[in-house]
Amino acid sequence: MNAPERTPMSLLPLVPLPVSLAADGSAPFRLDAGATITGDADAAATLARLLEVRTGIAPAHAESGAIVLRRSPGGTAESYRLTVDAASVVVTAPDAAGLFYGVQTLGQLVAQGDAGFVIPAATIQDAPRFTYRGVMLDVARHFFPVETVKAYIDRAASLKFNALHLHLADDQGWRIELASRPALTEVASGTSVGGDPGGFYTKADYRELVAYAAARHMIVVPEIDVPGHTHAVGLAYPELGEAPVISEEIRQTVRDYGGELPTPRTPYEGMAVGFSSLKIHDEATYDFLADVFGELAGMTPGPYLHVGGDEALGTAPDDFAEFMRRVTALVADLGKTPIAWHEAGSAAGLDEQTIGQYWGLRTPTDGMDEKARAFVRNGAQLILSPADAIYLDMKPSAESELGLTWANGPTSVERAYAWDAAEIIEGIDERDILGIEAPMWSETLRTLADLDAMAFPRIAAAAEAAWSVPLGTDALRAWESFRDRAGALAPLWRSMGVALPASDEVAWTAG
Ligand code: TNX
Repeated sequence: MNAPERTPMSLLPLVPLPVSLAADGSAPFRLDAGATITGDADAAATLARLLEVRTGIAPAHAESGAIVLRRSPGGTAESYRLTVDAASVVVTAPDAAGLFYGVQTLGQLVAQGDAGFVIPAATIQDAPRFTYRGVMLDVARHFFPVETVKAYIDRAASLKFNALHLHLADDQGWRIELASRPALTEVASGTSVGGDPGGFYTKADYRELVAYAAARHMIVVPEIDVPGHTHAVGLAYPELGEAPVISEEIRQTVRDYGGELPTPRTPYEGMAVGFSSLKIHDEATYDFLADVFGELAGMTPGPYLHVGGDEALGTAPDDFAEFMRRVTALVADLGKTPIAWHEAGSAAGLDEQTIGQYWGLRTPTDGMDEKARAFVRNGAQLILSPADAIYLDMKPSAESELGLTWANGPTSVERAYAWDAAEIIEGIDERDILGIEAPMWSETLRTLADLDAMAFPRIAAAAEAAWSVPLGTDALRAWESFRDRAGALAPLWRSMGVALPASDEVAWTAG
């Protein structure tokens, strides 16, 4: 007797892994040209677009249909339920975000059968582990046009990320137009690392990105990194910047990667960090911050403004503390929640709502865990970005031309996957963690193809860390399963235009 044709549950290509998943191998739903979608109009439009990209079939929205997308009370924020059988596909969710995530899961289930596209019979119940699930894009070291950022939003949203952190300014360039401080983009936006051209987002561009992200249930978290990483500010407003502090480390970076040492009033095109600072004891600095964060707050519907605070290596600890205290208070007074890199945890008197973003290693070094714990002692939470796991700018292999290695790189897909949020910092558990974020620094990255080559499939490992149950608590929440599930998503990702990199670790399904 032949075994019934079925998709084993463990092979359903779902990333991030849903909370519960049952597939009995009964007959699948056949997606044909006559299929129609009924229910929530936004979710229906999202699903029709997704199916058209994946299969060429764009089901119409109709009064009744075999595919049902419906809001219904019950369940936690962003959760959804999905049932598929031969006759129907039903997604229900208590909110619009949940419906959107149910639709993304549906998109991952679509498979090419012998006689056209099918959706395997399944029952799924799902909800996120963490409320903040972020990706970061550094648009300062290299500038990425609006279309590239939109493509990155599409990739992230399909993996159920809900925050896009934009690193909008650094030593190498200022990337956001502000009416209060026009010189920033007029004078300091034209350059990038390595002499590449720069660029900036107009206020209309930024609005467009915020709206594009919102339509995919993502907030934008703008970062203006201060007091360090501000050489570009000094080009536009020389009176606000200290002279560069040139350490031996900076000389070494210049020897390793080329370029010039930073010089005041000259655009900086190298890759060194930690030499620049705003003047801490000059009220003009705080007038500048009030203008910049005030205008950004008005342009940003999301609840967070990121104030940076990392690698202020030339700034004395007391000065750094005073500065971080003032800038976080300023952001809080604007009605926004500040986020700062973990270094700011050393500053006494930080606004107590300030979220810390930990970017140390999976096993903390140099007291970075202690700085991170300080945010929690203040009563706030942490975002975790362990650099030797989910810094997507680390080389994926020793041969990669793209990427850096400082965080114990190269970083394999397995290493990006096999860690758990609650295990990183001693004394920090589930309730202290707001979420997970995977940063993409762009010193070596210039194009969307570069971003894809670095992100895939490690971005999917970060998504699973952010959304799914803790590592090892479900038989499928394990490296071997993830490897197979991610590999089987290749047809969907390719249909979205992702340029998947060759991988020794993950076998990409053809198609
Ligand atoms: C460290 S992570 C930085 C960035 C670099 C990145 C490169 C962090 C808060 N600071 O300035 O771009 O490493 O991986």
